[in-house]
Amino acid sequence: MALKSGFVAVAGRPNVGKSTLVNALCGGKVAIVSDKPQTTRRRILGIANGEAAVGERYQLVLVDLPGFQRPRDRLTERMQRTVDAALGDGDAVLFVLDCRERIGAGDRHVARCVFDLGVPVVIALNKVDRLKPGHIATQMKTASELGDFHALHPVSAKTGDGIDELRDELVPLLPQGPAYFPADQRTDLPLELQIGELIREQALHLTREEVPHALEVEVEELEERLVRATISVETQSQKQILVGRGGSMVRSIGERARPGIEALLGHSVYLDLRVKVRPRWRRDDAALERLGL
Ligand SMILES: Nc1nc2c(ncn2[C@@H]2O[C@H](COP(=O)(O)OP(=O)(O)OP(=O)(O)O)[C@@H](O)[C@H]2O)c(=O)[nH]1
Ligand SMILES: [Mg+2]
Repeated sequence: MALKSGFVAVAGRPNVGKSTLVNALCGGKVAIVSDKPQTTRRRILGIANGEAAVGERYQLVLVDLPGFQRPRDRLTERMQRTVDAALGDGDAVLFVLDCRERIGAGDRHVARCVFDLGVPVVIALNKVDRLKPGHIATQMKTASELGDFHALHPVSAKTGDGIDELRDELVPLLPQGPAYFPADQRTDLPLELQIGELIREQALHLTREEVPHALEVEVEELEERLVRATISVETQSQKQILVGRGGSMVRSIGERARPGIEALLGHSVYLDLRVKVRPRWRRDDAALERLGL
Protein backbone atom coordinates (compact mmCIF):
# COMPACT_ATOMS: atom_id res chain seq x y z
CA MET A 1 0.00 0.00 0.00
CA ALA A 2 1.27 3.51 -0.83
CA LEU A 3 2.61 5.51 2.11
CA LYS A 4 2.89 9.21 2.63
CA SER A 5 5.49 9.94 5.27
CA GLY A 6 7.46 12.86 6.53
CA PHE A 7 8.31 15.36 9.23
CA VAL A 8 6.45 18.47 10.35
CA ALA A 9 8.34 20.83 12.66
CA VAL A 10 6.25 22.53 15.32
CA ALA A 11 7.23 26.15 15.89
CA GLY A 12 5.97 28.93 18.11
CA ARG A 13 6.58 31.01 21.22
CA PRO A 14 6.90 29.23 24.55
CA ASN A 15 3.66 28.10 26.19
CA VAL A 16 1.36 28.46 23.16
CA GLY A 17 0.45 24.76 23.39
CA LYS A 18 2.84 23.11 20.92
CA SER A 19 3.33 19.97 22.99
CA THR A 20 -0.36 19.67 23.84
CA LEU A 21 -1.06 19.90 20.13
CA VAL A 22 1.55 17.26 19.25
CA ASN A 23 -0.05 14.93 21.81
CA ALA A 24 -3.51 15.61 20.37
CA LEU A 25 -2.36 14.97 16.80
CA CYS A 26 -0.64 11.72 17.86
CA GLY A 27 -3.61 10.55 19.89
CA GLY A 28 -1.48 9.93 22.97
CA LYS A 29 1.03 11.54 25.26
CA VAL A 30 4.51 11.94 23.83
CA ALA A 31 5.55 15.29 25.31
CA ILE A 32 5.04 16.73 28.76
CA VAL A 33 2.96 19.86 29.18
CA SER A 34 2.89 22.61 31.80
CA ASP A 35 1.65 26.12 32.34
CA LYS A 36 5.26 27.31 32.76
CA PRO A 37 7.14 28.53 29.68
CA GLN A 38 10.20 26.55 28.46
CA THR A 39 8.75 23.19 29.40
CA THR A 40 10.07 21.47 26.27
CA ARG A 41 13.86 21.42 26.22
CA ARG A 42 14.67 18.83 23.57
CA ARG A 43 13.44 17.83 20.17
CA ILE A 44 10.82 15.13 20.61
CA LEU A 45 9.25 13.19 17.78
CA GLY A 46 5.57 12.30 17.96
CA ILE A 47 4.51 9.70 15.43
CA ALA A 48 0.97 9.40 14.05
CA ASN A 49 -0.01 6.58 11.69
CA GLY A 50 -3.27 6.29 9.82
CA GLU A 51 -5.19 6.04 6.61
CA ALA A 52 -4.80 9.03 4.29
CA ALA A 53 -7.20 7.91 1.56
CA VAL A 54 -8.48 4.63 0.15
CA GLY A 55 -5.42 2.50 -0.52
CA GLU A 56 -3.06 5.04 0.99
CA ARG A 57 -1.61 5.24 4.47
CA TYR A 58 0.42 7.93 6.20
CA GLN A 59 3.10 8.28 8.84
CA LEU A 60 3.09 11.84 10.10
CA VAL A 61 6.09 12.61 12.32
CA LEU A 62 5.63 15.76 14.37
CA VAL A 63 8.79 17.38 15.63
CA ASP A 64 7.96 19.01 18.96
CA LEU A 65 10.44 21.73 19.84
CA PRO A 66 11.27 24.25 22.53
CA GLY A 67 9.60 27.63 22.09
CA PHE A 68 11.43 30.44 20.31
CA GLN A 69 13.19 32.58 22.86
CA ARG A 70 16.02 34.97 23.41
CA PRO A 71 18.78 32.84 24.99
CA ARG A 72 19.66 33.74 28.59
CA ASP A 73 22.17 31.03 29.42
CA ARG A 74 23.87 28.02 27.83
CA LEU A 75 20.75 25.87 28.23
CA THR A 76 18.40 28.29 26.45
CA GLU A 77 21.09 28.95 23.85
CA ARG A 78 21.28 25.24 23.10
CA MET A 79 17.49 24.98 23.07
CA GLN A 80 17.26 27.71 20.45
CA ARG A 81 19.96 25.95 18.43
CA THR A 82 17.83 22.79 18.53
CA VAL A 83 14.93 24.81 17.15
CA ASP A 84 16.98 26.37 14.36
CA ALA A 85 18.46 23.03 13.34
CA ALA A 86 15.15 21.15 13.29
CA LEU A 87 13.11 23.75 11.43
CA GLY A 88 15.05 23.39 8.21
CA ASP A 89 14.68 19.60 8.17
CA GLY A 90 10.91 19.26 7.92
CA ASP A 91 8.60 18.80 4.94
CA ALA A 92 6.35 21.48 6.44
CA VAL A 93 6.04 23.70 9.49
CA LEU A 94 3.16 23.82 11.92
CA PHE A 95 3.25 27.34 13.34
CA VAL A 96 1.31 27.52 16.60
CA LEU A 97 -0.24 30.71 18.00
CA ASP A 98 -2.12 31.29 21.24
CA CYS A 99 -5.56 32.71 20.52
CA ARG A 100 -5.85 33.88 24.13
CA GLU A 101 -2.92 36.25 23.83
CA ARG A 102 -2.17 39.23 21.71
CA ILE A 103 -0.37 38.16 18.54
CA GLY A 104 2.73 40.32 18.86
CA ALA A 105 6.45 40.80 18.35
CA GLY A 106 7.38 37.31 19.55
CA ASP A 107 5.05 35.69 17.02
CA ARG A 108 6.27 37.99 14.26
CA HIS A 109 9.84 36.94 15.03
CA VAL A 110 8.85 33.26 14.66
CA ALA A 111 7.00 34.18 11.46
CA ARG A 112 10.10 35.76 9.95
CA CYS A 113 12.01 32.52 10.53
CA VAL A 114 9.39 30.01 9.37
CA PHE A 115 8.13 31.80 6.26
CA ASP A 116 11.72 31.97 4.98
CA LEU A 117 12.23 28.21 5.05
CA GLY A 118 10.66 27.49 1.69
CA VAL A 119 8.32 24.77 2.98
CA PRO A 120 4.54 25.06 3.43
CA VAL A 121 3.50 26.69 6.72
CA VAL A 122 0.25 25.66 8.37
CA ILE A 123 -0.87 27.99 11.14
CA ALA A 124 -2.74 26.56 14.12
CA LEU A 125 -4.50 29.21 16.17
CA ASN A 126 -4.67 27.26 19.42
CA LYS A 127 -6.69 27.56 22.66
CA VAL A 128 -9.93 28.68 21.00
CA ASP A 129 -11.99 26.78 23.59
CA ARG A 130 -14.48 29.01 25.39
CA LEU A 131 -13.53 32.08 23.32
CA LYS A 132 -16.15 34.23 21.60
CA PRO A 133 -16.43 33.73 17.79
CA GLY A 134 -15.83 37.45 17.22
CA HIS A 135 -12.56 37.33 19.10
CA ILE A 136 -11.44 34.22 17.21
CA ALA A 137 -12.26 35.93 13.89
CA THR A 138 -10.20 39.00 14.81
CA GLN A 139 -7.24 36.84 15.85
CA MET A 140 -7.53 34.80 12.64
CA LYS A 141 -7.28 38.00 10.64
CA THR A 142 -4.16 39.12 12.53
CA ALA A 143 -2.64 35.64 12.16
CA SER A 144 -3.30 35.63 8.44
CA GLU A 145 -1.18 38.77 8.07
CA LEU A 146 1.94 37.06 9.49
CA GLY A 147 3.05 35.58 6.18
CA ASP A 148 2.22 33.53 3.14
CA PHE A 149 0.66 30.52 4.86
CA HIS A 150 -0.64 27.33 3.29
CA ALA A 151 -3.61 27.02 5.66
CA LEU A 152 -4.88 28.45 8.92
CA HIS A 153 -6.92 26.45 11.43
CA PRO A 154 -8.48 27.50 14.72
CA VAL A 155 -8.04 24.56 17.10
CA SER A 156 -8.19 23.54 20.70
CA ALA A 157 -5.49 21.06 21.56
CA LYS A 158 -7.18 20.71 24.92
CA THR A 159 -10.69 19.74 23.78
CA GLY A 160 -9.66 18.24 20.42
CA ASP A 161 -11.70 20.72 18.41
CA GLY A 162 -10.30 21.14 14.91
CA ILE A 163 -7.57 18.52 15.40
CA ASP A 164 -8.84 16.07 12.76
CA GLU A 165 -9.13 18.90 10.24
CA LEU A 166 -5.60 20.03 11.06
CA ARG A 167 -4.24 16.50 10.59
CA ASP A 168 -6.11 16.25 7.26
CA GLU A 169 -4.35 19.47 6.22
CA LEU A 170 -0.87 18.23 7.17
CA VAL A 171 -0.97 14.73 5.69
CA PRO A 172 -1.28 15.81 2.01
CA LEU A 173 1.89 17.90 2.47
CA LEU A 174 3.94 14.73 3.08
CA PRO A 175 5.81 13.13 0.19
CA GLN A 176 5.55 9.47 -0.73
CA GLY A 177 8.14 7.76 1.39
CA PRO A 178 9.19 4.90 3.61
CA ALA A 179 7.91 4.22 7.12
CA TYR A 180 10.54 5.83 9.32
CA PHE A 181 9.28 4.09 12.46
CA PRO A 182 7.46 0.84 13.26
CA ALA A 183 3.68 1.27 13.40
CA ASP A 184 3.51 0.78 17.18
CA GLN A 185 6.17 3.39 18.03
CA ARG A 186 4.82 6.73 19.21
CA THR A 187 7.99 8.63 20.07
CA ASP A 188 11.75 8.47 19.65
CA LEU A 189 12.65 9.33 23.26
CA PRO A 190 14.35 6.45 25.10
CA LEU A 191 12.35 5.08 28.02
CA GLU A 192 14.64 6.62 30.66
CA LEU A 193 14.15 10.08 29.19
CA GLN A 194 10.38 9.60 28.92
CA ILE A 195 10.25 8.65 32.60
CA GLY A 196 12.49 11.58 33.56
CA GLU A 197 10.16 13.90 31.69
CA LEU A 198 7.08 12.52 33.48
CA ILE A 199 8.76 13.22 36.82
CA ARG A 200 9.82 16.70 35.70
CA GLU A 201 6.25 17.41 34.57
CA GLN A 202 4.97 16.88 38.10
CA ALA A 203 7.83 18.86 39.63
CA LEU A 204 7.02 21.73 37.25
CA HIS A 205 3.40 21.54 38.24
CA LEU A 206 4.15 21.84 41.94
CA THR A 207 6.75 24.63 41.81
CA ARG A 208 6.85 28.26 40.71
CA GLU A 209 8.93 31.30 39.85
CA GLU A 210 12.57 30.36 39.21
CA VAL A 211 12.36 26.79 40.49
CA PRO A 212 10.77 25.16 37.38
CA HIS A 213 13.58 26.50 35.22
CA ALA A 214 16.28 25.23 37.57
CA LEU A 215 14.93 21.64 37.63
CA GLU A 216 16.29 18.70 35.75
CA VAL A 217 15.53 15.02 36.22
CA GLU A 218 17.77 12.09 35.43
CA VAL A 219 16.78 8.45 35.62
CA GLU A 220 19.79 6.62 36.97
CA GLU A 221 18.44 3.12 37.26
CA LEU A 222 15.62 1.44 35.46
CA GLU A 223 14.96 -2.11 36.49
CA GLU A 224 11.94 -4.36 36.14
CA ARG A 225 10.13 -2.95 39.21
CA LEU A 226 12.36 -0.05 40.22
CA VAL A 227 12.99 3.44 38.93
CA ARG A 228 15.73 5.42 40.65
CA ALA A 229 15.88 9.08 39.64
CA THR A 230 17.51 12.30 40.76
CA ILE A 231 15.96 15.72 40.62
CA SER A 232 18.68 18.35 40.30
CA VAL A 233 18.28 21.98 41.25
CA GLU A 234 20.80 24.78 41.37
CA THR A 235 20.71 26.02 44.94
CA GLN A 236 20.27 24.76 48.49
CA SER A 237 17.08 26.78 48.95
CA GLN A 238 15.60 25.26 45.80
CA LYS A 239 16.49 21.86 47.19
CA GLN A 240 14.62 22.68 50.40
CA ILE A 241 11.54 23.56 48.34
CA LEU A 242 11.78 20.35 46.33
CA VAL A 243 12.22 18.17 49.38
CA GLY A 244 9.50 19.95 51.31
CA ARG A 245 8.66 19.62 54.98
CA GLY A 246 9.57 16.10 56.09
CA GLY A 247 9.99 15.12 52.44
CA SER A 248 6.39 15.98 51.58
CA MET A 249 7.13 17.71 48.26
CA VAL A 250 9.31 15.03 46.74
CA ARG A 251 6.78 12.46 47.94
CA SER A 252 3.94 14.29 46.14
CA ILE A 253 6.00 14.52 42.95
CA GLY A 254 6.56 10.77 43.10
CA GLU A 255 2.91 9.99 43.84
CA ARG A 256 1.73 12.16 40.98
CA ALA A 257 4.30 10.86 38.48
CA ARG A 258 3.90 7.16 39.27
CA PRO A 259 0.58 6.48 37.46
CA GLY A 260 1.97 7.87 34.18
CA ILE A 261 5.18 5.88 34.56
CA GLU A 262 3.26 2.70 35.34
CA ALA A 263 1.01 3.27 32.33
CA LEU A 264 4.10 3.69 30.17
CA LEU A 265 5.81 0.55 31.52
CA GLY A 266 2.62 -1.49 31.74
CA HIS A 267 3.19 -2.57 35.34
CA SER A 268 3.66 -1.21 38.84
CA VAL A 269 7.02 0.20 39.93
CA TYR A 270 8.76 1.45 43.02
CA LEU A 271 9.90 5.00 42.43
CA ASP A 272 12.97 6.12 44.36
CA LEU A 273 13.45 9.89 44.01
CA ARG A 274 16.19 11.98 45.47
CA VAL A 275 16.97 15.69 45.23
CA LYS A 276 20.44 17.02 44.69
CA VAL A 277 22.08 20.44 44.23
CA ARG A 278 24.02 20.82 41.02
CA PRO A 279 25.20 24.45 41.02
CA ARG A 280 24.81 26.37 37.78
CA TRP A 281 24.13 23.27 35.65
CA ARG A 282 22.31 25.44 33.11
CA ARG A 283 25.54 27.30 32.42
CA ASP A 284 27.75 24.25 32.33
CA ASP A 285 28.32 22.90 28.83
CA ALA A 286 29.77 19.62 30.02
CA ALA A 287 26.75 18.97 32.26
CA LEU A 288 24.33 19.91 29.46
CA GLU A 289 26.17 17.65 27.05
CA ARG A 290 25.94 14.74 29.45
CA LEU A 291 22.21 15.37 29.96
CA GLY A 292 21.78 15.38 26.19
CA LEU A 293 20.39 18.90 26.22
N1 LIG B 1 -7.38 26.45 27.28
C1 LIG B 1 -6.43 25.81 26.60
N2 LIG B 1 -5.22 25.63 27.15
C2 LIG B 1 -4.31 24.97 26.41
C3 LIG B 1 -4.57 24.47 25.11
N3 LIG B 1 -3.44 23.90 24.64
C4 LIG B 1 -2.51 24.02 25.61
N4 LIG B 1 -3.02 24.65 26.69
C5 LIG B 1 -2.33 24.97 27.94
O1 LIG B 1 -1.25 25.84 27.66
C6 LIG B 1 -0.14 25.58 28.54
C7 LIG B 1 1.11 25.33 27.73
O2 LIG B 1 0.98 24.12 27.01
P1 LIG B 1 2.25 23.37 26.38
O3 LIG B 1 1.71 22.34 25.45
O4 LIG B 1 3.18 22.93 27.45
O5 LIG B 1 2.89 24.58 25.55
P2 LIG B 1 4.24 24.58 24.69
O6 LIG B 1 4.02 25.51 23.56
O7 LIG B 1 4.66 23.21 24.35
O8 LIG B 1 5.24 25.24 25.73
P3 LIG B 1 6.88 25.16 25.78
O9 LIG B 1 7.28 23.73 25.67
O10 LIG B 1 7.19 25.73 27.12
O11 LIG B 1 7.37 26.00 24.65
C8 LIG B 1 -0.58 24.38 29.39
O12 LIG B 1 -1.08 24.87 30.62
C9 LIG B 1 -1.68 23.74 28.57
O13 LIG B 1 -2.62 23.03 29.34
C10 LIG B 1 -5.88 24.68 24.58
O14 LIG B 1 -6.23 24.29 23.47
N5 LIG B 1 -6.76 25.35 25.37
MG1 LIG C 1 6.34 22.16 24.80
